[in-house]
Amino acid sequence: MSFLLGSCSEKKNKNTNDKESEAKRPNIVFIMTDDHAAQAISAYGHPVSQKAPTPNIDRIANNGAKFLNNFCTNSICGPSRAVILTGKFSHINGFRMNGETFDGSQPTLPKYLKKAGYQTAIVGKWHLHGKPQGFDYWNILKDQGNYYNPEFIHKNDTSIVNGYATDIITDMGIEYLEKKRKKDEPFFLMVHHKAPHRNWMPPLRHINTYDSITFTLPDTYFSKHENQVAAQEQLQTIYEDMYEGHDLKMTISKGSDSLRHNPWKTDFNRMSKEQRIAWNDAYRPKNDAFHDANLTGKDLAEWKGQRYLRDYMGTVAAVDEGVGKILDYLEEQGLTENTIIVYTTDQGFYLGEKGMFDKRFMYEESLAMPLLIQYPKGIKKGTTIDALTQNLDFAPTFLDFAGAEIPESMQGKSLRPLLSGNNPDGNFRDAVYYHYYDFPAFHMVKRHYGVRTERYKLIHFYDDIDTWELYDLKEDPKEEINLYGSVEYEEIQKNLHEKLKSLQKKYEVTEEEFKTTPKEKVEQVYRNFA
Ligand code: SGN
Ligand code: CA
Repeated sequence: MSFLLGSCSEKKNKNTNDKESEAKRPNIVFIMTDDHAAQAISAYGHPVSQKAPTPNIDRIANNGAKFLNNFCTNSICGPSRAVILTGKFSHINGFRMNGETFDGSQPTLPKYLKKAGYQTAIVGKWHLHGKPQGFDYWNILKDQGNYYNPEFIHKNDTSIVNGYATDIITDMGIEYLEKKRKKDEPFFLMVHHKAPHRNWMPPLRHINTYDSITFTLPDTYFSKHENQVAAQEQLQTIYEDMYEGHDLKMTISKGSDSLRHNPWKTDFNRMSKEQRIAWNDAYRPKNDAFHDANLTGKDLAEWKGQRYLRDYMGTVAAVDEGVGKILDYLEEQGLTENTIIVYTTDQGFYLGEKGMFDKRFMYEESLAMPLLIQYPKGIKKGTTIDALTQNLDFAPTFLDFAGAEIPESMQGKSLRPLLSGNNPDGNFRDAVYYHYYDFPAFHMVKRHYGVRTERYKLIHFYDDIDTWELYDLKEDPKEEINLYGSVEYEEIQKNLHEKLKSLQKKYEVTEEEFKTTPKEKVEQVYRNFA
């Protein structure tokens, strides 16, 4: 399949404010992390982040806008990135699950921006396989990337860069701004971190930062997932599915530095001797204390939750410092006024809600994507936006601010009217559509699709099961009571089914999208993970 950049006949709407576009076009710095839960950003106010604040990321929220209901269309890395680049759902851009290869020949945001006179660059995680197209400059992590001494791909070279991934990527972003761009043209820079992705290895300077903190574990931590078959059959429960060595850095016995189950040795083996010594020296006392405590049952499960959160927040601390460095650099250079700065992540994540880590589900924690945007010229400080928005909207938004045409083929909407306080009818979108495909695969979250309105959510899990779930988010924000089939919600259920059908029609979802996997294959994959 090959695509051409949208022709003039494809134009959807002229940018919202022609006059402004005649003025100096804004630069765009798009900072995206991997798996950063809103619960772990203090601007969003959740209990976890209050004990491990993110003051620099919060600067963006304070200087501009915080989105309260921003959602992904498919909660998994590569697919979310493909949606951001194309402004199209997975079934249209063709990248439905990790492991597929993104068709880079299709029209994308950087290609449109280039056409509009922007310089385009990306540093850090790419994870779409194949090489980035549409970027004047790129330097990307190989595959998922590693925290320590990661490999980067630049042009035809793959080489190890010594150091800590988050710091390296931040510095590459600043180096681009400082040395690699022409100073007289607007730029679009994507800074994509690996952190805080699994296996949550903090930098040495943050290896003990949260040791004395006891985080509040969610009250759904020991959920039994009543009437939620897909949640019962997933394999991403912290205290059942995390690898004790690789993920939780637990050792085999007191005094030993040998890790328990650690199937991917490369994350630790790639550390230098000095790094490994410092790492072991820091973890040994904590692991020894664990061995002394002799924990079992619920106590052990809670200990694992604390270890997970401390490491996760340690990786976030480095991201926050990196964001601060980029914000400071832009300020020092006098670029803040005319630069749109975005902070987001590729999807939401579980920090122990329902007992889980990872993402994938259409439940709130993994569906929600944090989104903060500052742009002094166009966004009032301290704006909060509760409209239903999606990663689908990012590409149209940037094109709109850049004064470029938004192609008709893009399925999202520009967020600019919301950001400029100019959304006259107040009804930006009444429902969002979601579709997750990556089954049978890691963590065994079933295929599902659904619709979320401001108050309700309807989900259909399919493939080796066929179950529906319905939630009233106002009455049950933690999604514990599956109301599907309840008489009281009959009318609401009917309306949601209709809404779902109409969205599938609007977004051109065909029968092709509901394929199922042969039963034997599903059983085989379950056996592999057992
Ligand atoms: C890896 C992780 C999984 C994770 C996927 C997808 N395991 O396989 O836990 O769900 O990536 O993540 S790891 O131990 O190898 O890190 S994604 O962000 O790339 O979609
Ligand atoms: Ca991710």
